[in-house]
Amino acid sequence: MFDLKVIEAENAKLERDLDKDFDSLGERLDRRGVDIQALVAKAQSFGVAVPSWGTGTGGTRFARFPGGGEPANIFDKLDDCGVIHALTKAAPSVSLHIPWDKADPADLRAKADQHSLSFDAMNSNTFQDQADQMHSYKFGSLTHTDASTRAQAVEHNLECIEIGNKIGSKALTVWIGDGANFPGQTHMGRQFERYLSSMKEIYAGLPDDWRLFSEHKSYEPAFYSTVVQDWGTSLLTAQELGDKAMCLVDLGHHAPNVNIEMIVSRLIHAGKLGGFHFNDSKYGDDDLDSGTIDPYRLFLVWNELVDAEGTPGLDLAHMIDQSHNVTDPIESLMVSAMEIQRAFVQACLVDREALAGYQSDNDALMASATLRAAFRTEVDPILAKARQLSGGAISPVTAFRASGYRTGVTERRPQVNGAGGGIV
Ligand SMILES: [Mn+2]
Repeated sequence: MFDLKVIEAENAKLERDLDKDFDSLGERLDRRGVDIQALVAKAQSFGVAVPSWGTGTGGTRFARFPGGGEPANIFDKLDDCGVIHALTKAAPSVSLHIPWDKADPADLRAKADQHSLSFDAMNSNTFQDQADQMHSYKFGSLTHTDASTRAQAVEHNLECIEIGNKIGSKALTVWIGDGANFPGQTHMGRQFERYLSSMKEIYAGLPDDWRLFSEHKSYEPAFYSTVVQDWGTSLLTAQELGDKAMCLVDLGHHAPNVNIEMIVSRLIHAGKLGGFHFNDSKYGDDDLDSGTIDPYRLFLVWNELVDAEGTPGLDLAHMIDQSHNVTDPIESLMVSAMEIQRAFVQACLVDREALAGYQSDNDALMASATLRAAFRTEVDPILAKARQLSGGAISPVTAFRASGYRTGVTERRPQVNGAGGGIV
């Protein structure tokens, strides 16, 4: 297993330089009237959930190229999530996907406790058929024209709640691939009514302290129309279901150039923003690593989230949702968690009083410059200091590589067959 001593040994090599960089940044921030220690505390308070499936190598519909030491089951995945959190101290929870991660709840809790992890939102899966499944989802799940197929999909979601309830989760995220590939294939109105009716049955099975997240996605796997294709449909759903129903925004689930930070703002206004899935993209739902393509957009999303801090009832679930096709998934998840944390800390640096003044004076140039001043602040020493103080690694990727963890699991875990495409 992962040897925590490596963190101490690797940190010892970097501490002196970090302290110098930290003091220098502290001095510069002080001149701007910003307390660096307060930002360190903010960074330490940050946490994003890791998707269990993200610990395996992802793929496209063309192929998947697994690496060594791929997790063979949910317990291996939780071990990998434990490493991610031990090194970054920024990923304290895991989001499970059922049935992929189905196991005895007591065993799941024991393994999570071993790594000081908790369980974030549960994810149901009705976008593919399982081996023992009676009715196929080829033509839909919660919106299928056949009542028995819909009932099976509802039942699966209720089972996700039941499992989640036993492991301390407090939310269910529902994303369906239902839609149509041809104009005329479905009656869009009646299909949406079937969706609402199925979601009402799931909603009725929620414990009092749970929330139901509806996640929209513009296209894929249905390429002509998707039932829950945009935030408007997601909002309609959440409003119709009730107080425990919220919208979940996935950064990648929009057409290129859509202003996602404005969607975030609108959903906060409606009191219906429940959670966020982080990733990045260049063309579509590319599931690339967070912050690698458009870090400014990530910052602008966080700017809205930080601006809304303290809004009554706002309690956001943050999760990474991306696919690692060419990198070590543990390294990608660590870097992504830190990039999301970076955007959060940068958003905390926005001079909101000055910004409000420029906005009311219609000083567009200075308002925009105020945002960019925060975005351009190099906050690496703050993030590294937060990790160091929390017992994590100053440089998580360096420490991970020095630990030999990947070599160890490659020897112990069975080699995974890469044949066949498909997102993991
Ligand atoms: Mn997602």
